[in-house]
Amino acid sequence: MRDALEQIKNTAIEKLEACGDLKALDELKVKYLGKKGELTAILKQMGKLSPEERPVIGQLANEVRAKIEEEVSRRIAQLKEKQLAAQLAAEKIDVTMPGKKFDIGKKHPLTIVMDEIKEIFLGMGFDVVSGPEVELDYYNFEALNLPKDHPARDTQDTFYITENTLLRTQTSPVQIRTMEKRKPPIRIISPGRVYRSDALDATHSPVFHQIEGLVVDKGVTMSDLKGTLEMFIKGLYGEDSKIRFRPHHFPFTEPSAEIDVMCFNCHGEGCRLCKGEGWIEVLGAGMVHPKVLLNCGIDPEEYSGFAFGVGLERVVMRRFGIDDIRMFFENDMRFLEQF
Ligand code: 2NL
Repeated sequence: MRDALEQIKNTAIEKLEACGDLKALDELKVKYLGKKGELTAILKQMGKLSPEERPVIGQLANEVRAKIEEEVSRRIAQLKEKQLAAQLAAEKIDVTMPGKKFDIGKKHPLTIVMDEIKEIFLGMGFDVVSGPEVELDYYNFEALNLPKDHPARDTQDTFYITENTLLRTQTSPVQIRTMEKRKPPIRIISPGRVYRSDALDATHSPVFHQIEGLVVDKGVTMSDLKGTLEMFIKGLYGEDSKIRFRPHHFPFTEPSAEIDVMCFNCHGEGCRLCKGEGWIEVLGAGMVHPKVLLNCGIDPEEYSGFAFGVGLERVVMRRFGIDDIRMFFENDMRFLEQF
């Protein structure tokens, strides 16, 4: 038995030394030390021994068990260490490597200028309001004093969805809705997408952006309109900008005007940018028609107001020297990256 125990010890140590991975090591541990293991099998034969031999062999068996256990723990620790070292080597990070380059999005040129315009009006105490792009005929036309036979209502210009619903052709319906809901004083701008059934070419798009403004209060006059638009244009084109009003007609304002800004390229001399005019048309505006106020439940005897509208695309095209409106909507990265 003594020999058998010695042999178990020696082969166990040999095998543990040769064993290369943790799972196999665990199997060896069971093979030698487990309940059905080789050492237990030997110990079961202890009964056959003489009483003198029993404690000696018993002690030897315990020593063998202790030795194998010690060897198993040592190898487990060793293998774990080796495994960790291998993992660390594999996961080593080279902090001197150049970082990954991320493509960061940029503001669309329309958004750049739209944000600027919003900021100018926020600074003058205006609220920014928005509303639906699919509108009722009533809010887009009727409430704005556009008679049924007005050419702007022609199906050529308007995308009708049903007889009573359409894609808004201007953002005025947002302002009508605001006047219905709020009592004066009202000071708002309504920026947003608008739709016209135009053929697409370098200067026309069936979808474009407009910013409309509306002020309603007691004693609002044309000079308030002039002062507000002058602040706006100076904010947008610089302190030395000059504007002029030309008489015009809109069904929803009376009196109405178109507003030109002195060409910032030639300062009124006339050049290619202003087509020799010296002035560039930027805005339509006027005093809100009394009928429009009445339609919204506002008494035109007590209150007056002014309104204006700007097309965003034209402003942005001149700002950045863009000669084709389609560029805005094609999402060509080579174009978008330039802003
Ligand atoms: C343009 C310029 C304009 C308005 C929009 C407006 C809105 C309400 C009442 C009265 Cl709720 N007017 N908006 C006024 C004048 C001009 O837009 O060229 N439009 C065709």
